[in-house]
Amino acid sequence: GTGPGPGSAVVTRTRPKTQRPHRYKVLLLNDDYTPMEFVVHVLERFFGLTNPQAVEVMLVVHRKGVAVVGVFSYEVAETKVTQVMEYARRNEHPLQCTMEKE
Ligand code: TYC
Repeated sequence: GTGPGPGSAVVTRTRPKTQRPHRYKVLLLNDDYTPMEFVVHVLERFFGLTNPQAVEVMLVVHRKGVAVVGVFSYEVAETKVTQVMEYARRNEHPLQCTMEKE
């Protein structure tokens, strides 16, 4: 045969798999009490949406019950959820915001 005989060398180098950061969806949930204008304001203030974008996303949540409002690293997603929940509570609205792994 012509294959590698005894003493032939095979060099193997490790190439660690580069890990992509996990991404997290931030979700906004519908409820019956939070004013539509407040939700629009939240989407503009914390997610940088334009007014037309914010109105569109708010209406999706209103009609469907939930919508993804952004996808972020764990740390940024967690910060957004905390900011929205604190802001809603401070304004005495029951608006709920949560996150899930993509
Ligand atoms: N359903 C609310 C209303 O009719 C509006 C609303 C939209 C509330 C989106 C929460 O995430 C929400 N006033």
